[in-house]
Amino acid sequence: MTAAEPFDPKIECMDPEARRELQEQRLRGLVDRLLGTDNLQGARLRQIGVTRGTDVSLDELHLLPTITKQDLWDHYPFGLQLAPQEEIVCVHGSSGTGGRPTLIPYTAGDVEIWAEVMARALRGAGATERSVIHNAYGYGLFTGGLGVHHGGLRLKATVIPMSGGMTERQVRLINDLRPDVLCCTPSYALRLAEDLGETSIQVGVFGAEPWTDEMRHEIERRLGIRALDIYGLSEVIGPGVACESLDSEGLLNIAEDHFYPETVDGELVFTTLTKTGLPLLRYRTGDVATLHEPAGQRTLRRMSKLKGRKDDMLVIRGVNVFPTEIEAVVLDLTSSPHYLIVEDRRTTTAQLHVAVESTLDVGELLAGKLKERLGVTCRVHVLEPGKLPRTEVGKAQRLARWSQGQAPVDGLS
Ligand code: DLL
Repeated sequence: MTAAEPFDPKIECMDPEARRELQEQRLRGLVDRLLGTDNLQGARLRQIGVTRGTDVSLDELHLLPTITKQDLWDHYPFGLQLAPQEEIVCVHGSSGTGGRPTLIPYTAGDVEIWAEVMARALRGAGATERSVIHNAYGYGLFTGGLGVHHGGLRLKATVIPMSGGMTERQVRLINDLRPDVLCCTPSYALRLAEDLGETSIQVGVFGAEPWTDEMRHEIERRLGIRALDIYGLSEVIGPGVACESLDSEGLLNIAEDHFYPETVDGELVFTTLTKTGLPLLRYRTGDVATLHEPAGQRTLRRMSKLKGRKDDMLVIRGVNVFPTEIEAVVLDLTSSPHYLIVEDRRTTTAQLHVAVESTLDVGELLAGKLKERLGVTCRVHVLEPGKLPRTEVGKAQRLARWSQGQAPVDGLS
């Protein structure tokens, strides 16, 4: 498989000028809808003198107010909801940092949009009506499971709604039902790879947590598949905001007819042009990535793989380090995908520990490479294979903070 026809060529291959007109028209509609209420986003627009949609343009979008996760928390649970309650058909969200949930209400129209962008993502990965999609993203409030589910139904493929965990049963069904598409987090794909032999799977659509190209190659090698990246967040819709296709050269096609992207100081900012339950104007995602021009059959703008989240960036003696940069070095040298970064904050000068699994004595070599590539001294701990925790459900924890007491994993000192 090298290229897949778009699911909706009229939209995905649209003339970019015409798309920009459509986006601007949708932006103005959104601004009108926000102004029609007295909630936070409408009030902030009025404060800067915007009185109707035609006051704004895409060229001047950067002048409009942004909105953050803190705003969602401050108006928890549904203070920013725009549609009337009778139009809300479901709620999704994430448990989020510090256990504070972010809840997002969806209208039937929002679920339609979600199914559409997810169908595009799956189609771009080569899935068809004949595909069997093994969906091991968690079903529930988390958007992974039901997002893939809606998209798979829209595509008229066969979805196996496995959800996360119970690895033995997953392996059994993969062997019995012979899916061609696997959807789950990249860390769970690695967990499955430990128990799966040769399989029918041809392509994986992996996301919800940061992973590097080095990790991609390791997954591809272990499972004998193509591994594609899918990005999204509950606030914007869930998975399907952007996704790689077989021919997108490592970049993710953004569903920008629905989710208009910008970057502000490296941070991705999205405007939901068409959502009605809880639309967001210039939502600051906290995610760090770059935007790229279209190329190939799809004319959508693209984004890079995520470098990480702003709040995951480690500052070690003045040097900024993203956990993904450490992952890249670890995999380059050891091809050991199981690792844990520990930020040791027990003393005033923070220190980084990197725990990896290997049967070889690679500690010194790895410390040297990390110092060379990142400019930071790390204490490397080589543990026996199997000693680091595996992720069976939810998102992988690659970074632990150690402020007092026992080390987050045995074998650190
Ligand atoms: O993780 C939606 C999703 C489900 C995406 C399944 C892809 C696949 P939340 O739980 O709200 O939604 O978490 C969103 O996860 O802001 C990123 O920091 C991170 N994230 C999502 N996809 C990726 C990715 C879902 N492909 C947060 N690479 C986002 C890196 C990702 N990080």
